[in-house]
Amino acid sequence: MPKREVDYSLYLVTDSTPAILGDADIGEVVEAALKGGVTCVQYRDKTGDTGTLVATGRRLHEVTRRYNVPLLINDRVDVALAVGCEGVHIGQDDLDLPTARRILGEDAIIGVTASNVAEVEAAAKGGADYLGIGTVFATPTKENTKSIIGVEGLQELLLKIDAERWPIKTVCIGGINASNVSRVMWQSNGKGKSLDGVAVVSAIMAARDPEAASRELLQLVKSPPAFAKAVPTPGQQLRSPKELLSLVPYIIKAVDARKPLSHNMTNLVVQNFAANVALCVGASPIMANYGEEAKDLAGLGGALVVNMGTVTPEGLVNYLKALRAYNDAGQPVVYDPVGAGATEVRRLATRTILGGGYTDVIKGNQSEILSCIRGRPNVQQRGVDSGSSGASLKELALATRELARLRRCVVVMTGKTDLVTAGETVYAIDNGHEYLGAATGTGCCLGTTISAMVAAHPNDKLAATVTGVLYYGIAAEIAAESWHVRGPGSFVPAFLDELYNTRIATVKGHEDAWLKRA
Ligand code: 3NM
Ligand code: MG
Repeated sequence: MPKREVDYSLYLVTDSTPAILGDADIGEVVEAALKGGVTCVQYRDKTGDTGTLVATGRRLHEVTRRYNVPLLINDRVDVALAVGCEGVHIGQDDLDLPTARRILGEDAIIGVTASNVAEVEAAAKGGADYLGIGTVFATPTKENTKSIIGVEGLQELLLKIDAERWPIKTVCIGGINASNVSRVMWQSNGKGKSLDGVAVVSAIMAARDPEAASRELLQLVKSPPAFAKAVPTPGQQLRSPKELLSLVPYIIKAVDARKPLSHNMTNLVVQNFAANVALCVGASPIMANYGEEAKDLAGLGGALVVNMGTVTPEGLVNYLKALRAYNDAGQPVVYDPVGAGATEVRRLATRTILGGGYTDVIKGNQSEILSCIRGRPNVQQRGVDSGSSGASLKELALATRELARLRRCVVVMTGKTDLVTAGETVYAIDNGHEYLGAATGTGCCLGTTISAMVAAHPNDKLAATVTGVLYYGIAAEIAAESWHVRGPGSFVPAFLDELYNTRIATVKGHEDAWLKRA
């Protein structure tokens, strides 16, 4: 097969160690994987003698040829020549790309491992046929990896590849398995170069039934994940503010009519307040921090709020379980990276959560949103109160949009002006009141409000999120102006009243009274 036509969708990397292969025969495992649909095979054995490598390589090549799938050898150009297979895969510490190309010739397939921009560029310019980008997730299969880049690191590297100038293929590697493969593929196919496939070791080599495992993985590589069915479309993202505004009463009424579940995994400080806010906006709250409950709750058609305001190691495990349950059910998740810029623990927790699943909406203040963008210089945050980073509104809008594009989700950056975008138009909302910043939990409860809106109106999460932000800000303004409100203390109950009253007035058709305040 001409090398341009090679399919990289499901790339098997072998492993001969007992921990992975067990007492199975490598040739039989590879053949089973080929039957299951593996599209490319790399023979990787870091310890075997040259004689064994050549003998096993020849055996494997005999098998792969029958399935018309290329066989590549890890590291060893000499072994590839001896076997007469289709090419090699080289790491950054192996024989250099120009030399390997000179030895093997133009028709050979040469793949290169890359984990940063410089390596990606050098390999692409140097004429590599494909890149193995990793390490995506931490994996016991290869412990001394240079760095764990996560899905966002992978996306960042793909954005750097000019697909027209460099016709290079890409696969990612590291911890890819049936639970994450369709999400990784989908999240890596936004703006920029698309991922052509995934490379796996243990998900096939250590599987009890390598054929079934390969078949399942290949199917998952090719099918979008459950949550992808309702991401904001390009058309939705280009609507005028007026068009969005016209949907606001409709979405508030939808929450009232459907009373969606708002499942909050939130911090100790705001649990009671968040439950009240959920009730006032018309949702049905449940405050459930135990991850094992999430599967059942995700089946009830609501939305999840992951608020890491008082994160603990155990809490983090629970968030991840819940995130996966909602992702699998295709139900929305709102992520509130509270204090993401404050401590190293929270920066890591942010990476873990964003790497562990898909979040439909990310809501945070300036430093929290900036902290969610990998590779940005750290923005030091003190408490969890919203701080100003000193950036201009335009810079903030660009950062908000960058995160929305990287994550393929809706992002809300709160501040004096709230910014909402799904990656195209950035909507700026100037409603709200300074008392919101003087009472605790008001930021967190915006996440709860948004969860109610996206749960009730899941096919238009952008309009639902804009609705949540507007509704919240306007209710705060009306509450702050009440004759009996004298400061943040009396503001809080008045605010709950206004969230409730605004909904009831909207349901009765009196939306004009507050819509004109937007
Ligand atoms: N290379 P599994 S990670 C062989 O990051 C290899 O370059 C990596 O194994 C890299 O699919 C890795 O079992 C092991 O997680 C991947
Ligand atoms: Mg190597």
